[in-house]
Amino acid sequence: MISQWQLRAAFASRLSDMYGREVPAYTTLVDVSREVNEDVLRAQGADAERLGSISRVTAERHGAIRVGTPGELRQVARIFGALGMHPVGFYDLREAAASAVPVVSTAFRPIDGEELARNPFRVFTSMLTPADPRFFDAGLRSRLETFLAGRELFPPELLALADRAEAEKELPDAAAERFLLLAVQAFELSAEPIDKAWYETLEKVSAVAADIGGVRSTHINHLTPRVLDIDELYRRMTRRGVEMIDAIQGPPDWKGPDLLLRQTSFRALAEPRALRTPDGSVITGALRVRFGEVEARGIAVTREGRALYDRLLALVDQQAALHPHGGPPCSSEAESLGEDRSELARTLWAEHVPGSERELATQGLAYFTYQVAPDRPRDGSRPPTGIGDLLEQGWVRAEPVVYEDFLPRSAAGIFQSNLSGEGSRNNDQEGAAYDSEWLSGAIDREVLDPFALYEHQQNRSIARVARELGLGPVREAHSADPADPASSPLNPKGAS
Ligand code: OOG
Ligand code: NI
Repeated sequence: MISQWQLRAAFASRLSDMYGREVPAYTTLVDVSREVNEDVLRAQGADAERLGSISRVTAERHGAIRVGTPGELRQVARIFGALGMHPVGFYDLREAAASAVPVVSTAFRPIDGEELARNPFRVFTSMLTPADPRFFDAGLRSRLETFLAGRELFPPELLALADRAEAEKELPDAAAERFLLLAVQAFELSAEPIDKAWYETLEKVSAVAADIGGVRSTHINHLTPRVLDIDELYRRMTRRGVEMIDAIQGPPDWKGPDLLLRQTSFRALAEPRALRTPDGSVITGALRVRFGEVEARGIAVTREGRALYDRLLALVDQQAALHPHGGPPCSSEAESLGEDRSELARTLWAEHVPGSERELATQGLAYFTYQVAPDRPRDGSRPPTGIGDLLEQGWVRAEPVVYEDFLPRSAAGIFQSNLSGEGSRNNDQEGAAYDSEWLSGAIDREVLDPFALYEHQQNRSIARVARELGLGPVREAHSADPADPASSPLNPKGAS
């Protein structure tokens, strides 16, 4: 019998082999990531594994796929459900991107700590929004919906095996083999000729729309390894002659703890694709849609931590707009702009973000799990009742919780930096409304709130600590009252 996590690990690894054959530059990225990780491990020892064991990090990938309809997304949810992956988070890329990215997204991933440790494979999954009149007029919308309704991305046999794996939480060997084969196949780049005129019609609106709705199949868009030092990776890839996008998305390179997620990518590669011209002949064209991405993961932040991150992002935007191109003359304007922005971000972060895990914990800005410290006071004194004090006085230890999700602004940046044209967007129109609830209804599964998952994990550990220290019921950690910045979310009574 093959269990769900074994299916997930096998799927991730076979997808990686397949993608490496399709996009050889991905293999280079994986190799360089592994080298960087080995070097960091050598230099930092156990500290390098503070946010995940080296075996987890080495195997860790996220994929990105794009589908056209709620029905297709529902099928994707069944396939990932078989692998123990659940929809977490709602991302509206239409709002986060300046150019035309007409999709809304979620991420499928394991949610349980043990499952994440076994294999954290996650897939950022986007769905096209043909109903949004800012991108598609009534005529194009109806052509697009008809086209999408007429295609089949996943064979019924694959879906039946997926349902069985989800219900039984495992598959017999032969069925598992068949499931994996069909699942990987479903995400291969198809050789079927693309209707050139239709593809180009959509491309005028958005390259993303063409990639999704211009073809009769889906494919993996990128597969992203995790690296422990993304700045070093960026330098090494550049030295190898791989042209990277001009910036690392997300938090800056700074002195404090790694937070959230930092990502960068190399530009989409031109891949030969069969195109059918209006006269019926098939030619070989080149399409640039698939790229390579790499990421470094940091600590998950609370709602307050996230609000701070978003405020700083807005501040960087504001100040960067005030001083466009303030830096020294540079070979490439884009590079220099990227440099200015990160310098600015570094300065603002040093000013506003606490520089230690301890402060992040006591100020309720990031998530941790707590354990009773083996070397806690043994002088007969009573432990304090707030997590902040327990930590300060050496009763408990805090382990950071890794950020397992994505950032809408970074995702939009990754999408955009790889589009050749801006596309078109009519902002006079009212956008079609989608939200997490809508998505849950559409795929018939609850789209989970990432904050609630991290909070639950943290609270469970606090409850355990309370039990072990005989503290009785400790009030569960929860978000601080935003009206009262003095109250710590970990210690609402404010013992300080
Ligand atoms: C998804 C882009 C977003 C990420 O890591 O933020 C993404 C896509 O290009 O389909 O993958
Ligand atoms: Ni990605």
